[in-house]
Amino acid sequence: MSYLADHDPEIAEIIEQERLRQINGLELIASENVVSKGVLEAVGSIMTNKYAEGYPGKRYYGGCQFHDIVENIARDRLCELFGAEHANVQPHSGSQANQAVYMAYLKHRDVIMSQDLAQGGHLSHGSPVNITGKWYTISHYGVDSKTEMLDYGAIEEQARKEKPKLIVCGASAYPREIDFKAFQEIAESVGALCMADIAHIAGLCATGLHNSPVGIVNFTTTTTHKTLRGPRGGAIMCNEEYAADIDRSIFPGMQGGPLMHIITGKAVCFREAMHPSFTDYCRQIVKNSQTLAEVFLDEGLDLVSGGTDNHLILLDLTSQGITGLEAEQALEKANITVNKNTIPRETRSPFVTSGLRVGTPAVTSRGMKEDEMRTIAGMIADILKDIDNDAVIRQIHAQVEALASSFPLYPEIPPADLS
Ligand code: DSN
Repeated sequence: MSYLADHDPEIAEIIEQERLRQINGLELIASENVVSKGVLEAVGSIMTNKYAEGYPGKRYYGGCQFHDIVENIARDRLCELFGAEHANVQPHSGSQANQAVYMAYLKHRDVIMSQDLAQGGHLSHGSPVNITGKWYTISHYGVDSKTEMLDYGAIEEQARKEKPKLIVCGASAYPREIDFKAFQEIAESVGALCMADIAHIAGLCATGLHNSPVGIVNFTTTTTHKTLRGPRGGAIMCNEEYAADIDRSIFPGMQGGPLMHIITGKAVCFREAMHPSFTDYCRQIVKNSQTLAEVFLDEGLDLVSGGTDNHLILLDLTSQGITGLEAEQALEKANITVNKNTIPRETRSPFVTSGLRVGTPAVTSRGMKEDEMRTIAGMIADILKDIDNDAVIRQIHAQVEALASSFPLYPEIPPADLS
């Protein structure tokens, strides 16, 4: 940041403060990660200078020869990573990837069945406050009230009744494995298409730590910045039969110029994710999450669904008598970053909530393992059980800084094998 320090010190100082926040804190937001230096170099590069509306070989601007190459590499690498027939790497975000699928195959008011946001779904799956909820007719499914897990029998029954055009599966706050094959079978049985949004678990799906929907469901959408550990953006994968519709729906349907520096960063990320060390990383994400869950349970805290199969844990704070908002704020004072989250049978507003979502992708990227997770879970439990005790928070703040600052901010990536 030496150039910026000379030319715009005000902004350089903010970036420095944020760097210190990241280095000295524990980032436990389940949808966040820390990218490699390679991804950072790519997204901070001069690849940002170009308009490249269109697709490789068919652009609306001259001078795209190198952008064509990089976009083709990104598409090929994503296909190889997931075994997909076709990939579109242009979506600016996961929400836009989802909207592009809807726009390609649905008409105004067609019925979408999807997981309720309040029970782990996502805003772009038809929440009433989102464009998707305003434009389509939404029938939400939730989780079983006892197990707090998806009940495929109940979802099938609902699908028979509602006759959706599209069934959306995938979630942003669901700690259990999702059976994508079951969703596709339900969709086919009622003549619907099926879309899996794997934004949260993409890294786990790519490495076999979670079953993959690619090649199973009709469309797979994702973000590239969560467990996949790339730049902030989206992507869509599908079989060849859908490729032309999906590509048209992204451009010119929804977007103009693609963010070519981000696509360059996606290409770097997809190569990193093909390395065996990325599988080790994803395995550690799950081990870390399950270690946090074990300690939380030992501490007497309640977990939605009783545990986790993936990168996140959802704490139900009802029996602690505190809200998600209070928990988030108290932990933030100790440099532990998490987010309040609704839980099944939520009684509070989304700004307050009764739950807390805790995820391990970022701390695992920094190299933390089970020992650190036991320490972190203990610190979180101590704060949640004594939320107004500033002395405890101050003491834990010092422990957090000492722990976090002893780990690097950037993940270790093996250099390219040039042999
Ligand atoms: N907002 C993201 C999350 O935190 O899950 C999903 O888009």
